[in-house]
Amino acid sequence: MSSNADIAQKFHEMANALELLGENAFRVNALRKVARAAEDATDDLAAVARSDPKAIESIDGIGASSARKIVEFAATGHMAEHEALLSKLPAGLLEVLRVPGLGPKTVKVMWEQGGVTDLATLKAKLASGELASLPRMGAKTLQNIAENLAFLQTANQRTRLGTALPLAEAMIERLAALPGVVHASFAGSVRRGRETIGDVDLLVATRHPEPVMSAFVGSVDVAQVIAHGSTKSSVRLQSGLQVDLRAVVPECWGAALLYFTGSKEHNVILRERAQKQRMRLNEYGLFPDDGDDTPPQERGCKPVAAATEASIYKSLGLEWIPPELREARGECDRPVPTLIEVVNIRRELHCHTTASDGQCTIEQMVGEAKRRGFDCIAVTDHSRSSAQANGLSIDRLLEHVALVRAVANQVSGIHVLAGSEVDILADGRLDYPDEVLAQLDWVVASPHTALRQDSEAATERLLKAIANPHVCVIGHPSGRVLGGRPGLEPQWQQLFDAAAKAGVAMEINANPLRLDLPDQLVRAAIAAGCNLSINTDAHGLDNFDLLRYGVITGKRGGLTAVHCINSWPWKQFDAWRKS
Ligand code: DGT
Ligand code: CA
Ligand code: CA
Ligand code: ZN
Repeated sequence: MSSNADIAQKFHEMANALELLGENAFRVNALRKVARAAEDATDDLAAVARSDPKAIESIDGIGASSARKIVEFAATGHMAEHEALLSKLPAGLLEVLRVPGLGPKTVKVMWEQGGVTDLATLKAKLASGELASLPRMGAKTLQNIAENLAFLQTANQRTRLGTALPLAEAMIERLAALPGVVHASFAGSVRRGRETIGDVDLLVATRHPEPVMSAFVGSVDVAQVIAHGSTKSSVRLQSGLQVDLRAVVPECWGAALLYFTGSKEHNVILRERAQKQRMRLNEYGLFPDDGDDTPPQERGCKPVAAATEASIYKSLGLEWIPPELREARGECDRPVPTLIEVVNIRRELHCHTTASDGQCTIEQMVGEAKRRGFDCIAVTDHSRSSAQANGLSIDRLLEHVALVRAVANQVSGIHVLAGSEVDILADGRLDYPDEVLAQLDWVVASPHTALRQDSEAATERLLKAIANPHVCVIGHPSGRVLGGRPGLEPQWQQLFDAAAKAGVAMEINANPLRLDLPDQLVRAAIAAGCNLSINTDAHGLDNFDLLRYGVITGKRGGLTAVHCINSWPWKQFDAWRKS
């Protein structure tokens, strides 16, 4: 955590504590303002505080007494007032505020009148029905709280792929560079590309594992060594993420990689398949089954296959199965599809500029798309209801469209579509009237608000958007945020059937915070005959790099280039768009 995030958290916690203690709103707001100033600061505030304490006070939003706290924190690592305030509350009470939808006012009542002191007591009291006697705690509200609590508890133990994959890649790069390392790869759920990761599993092939293990547990970002053996070690990083490393001999590489990539359930299917063919599969290889219970590798048995994954699958009568499909969802019972790859993506069809909440101009976004070899980019700024995202009024939209078309005329070698990411309002109406939408080249329709409505309302809402003839794509259809909010839960089958019929594509939003649609829904959408659209929803140039997370999610859903509108030849795409 950078010191700014740390400082912001301390001030947010003080503000929360004051609210829970019923102190005056003015002080609470002042503290929140400091927290936001710390979040937004580009310099490292602790470093500034140490070199020039006066400079902190001159930052917008930070008053004299808050500045003193930051200076104190920079010097000592503590904030006396923070500690004093927190000591007035039960130790787990602030955690309760992390339940989506629970604010300080509700939690205060639950604490003072309901005896809730932490997540465990909240859970127990929800189960026993005790909280129903509190003011404004109807059955519906309580049920929502219980669902959100369950969601928080499953969501928070796992790390998003967007955090874990770059980390795993960096660690593999370091391990691969060590002397004597023949192969190095990540395995486990990271290699399978799951949207969240429990722990990171790394694998190396080497004849001299000890120095590799020592280097691994001695890495700079290691906070705790959980285990340090000669072929197996485990560490916890400063971020809290656990990383396991195994070392095997190069002859076993394929078998070990297969075993530690999983999933556990996929491995079970492979082992059963091996047994039926009178063979035994383990992390050392695929061996003939001679009825002897002693593990074959300990008896010097020669494996049928072990060095590569492909040789093992082949000996089992299977094609090599991409890791993204290894989830025991029937992947061994059907031909392996040619899954979509990043290189197949030819265009970005959902992005934002400074006209709404993006960080770059139209020219910059178009230039970046061109630099990346795309044949087209659709500029889709937010619509008028998205006030927090600086959504465009009709007048501003029409001006913006003219600007986008002007850029389109200036720049050669890439098609630029003037579009909009138009809000799907809670009742399914779109945020611009049809005659305005008719003037656009491209319309992404997305839900942004009312994401807690019931399934029936959500289904009607999205069906209505799909039925609009101007809509090309439904953007991040559920509106979920991984580890944040569950999003809409409509009758997906009904929606996919309607979208397939109407020729509306479903988005896989590649932002690792969203991955929306998720893998299983991608599979269902394809089965219903829908086309998918993988977009980064770029708000800046770096965001184009998020594409791979969308592609991984597509692969997990069995997506091929055939069902992805971003991969079609331009003529096919353009004809589809106009139809
Ligand atoms: P995660 O870490 O929860 O996101 O999921 P995975 O799939 O990475 O699971 P993990 O880290 O427990 O184990 C890594 C791989 O090791 C797993 O995918 C399959 C393999 N494996 C083989 N046998 C076993 C076993 O008996 N238990 C577990 N947990 N994993 C096994
Ligand atoms: Ca794992
Ligand atoms: Ca593991
Ligand atoms: Zn959006």
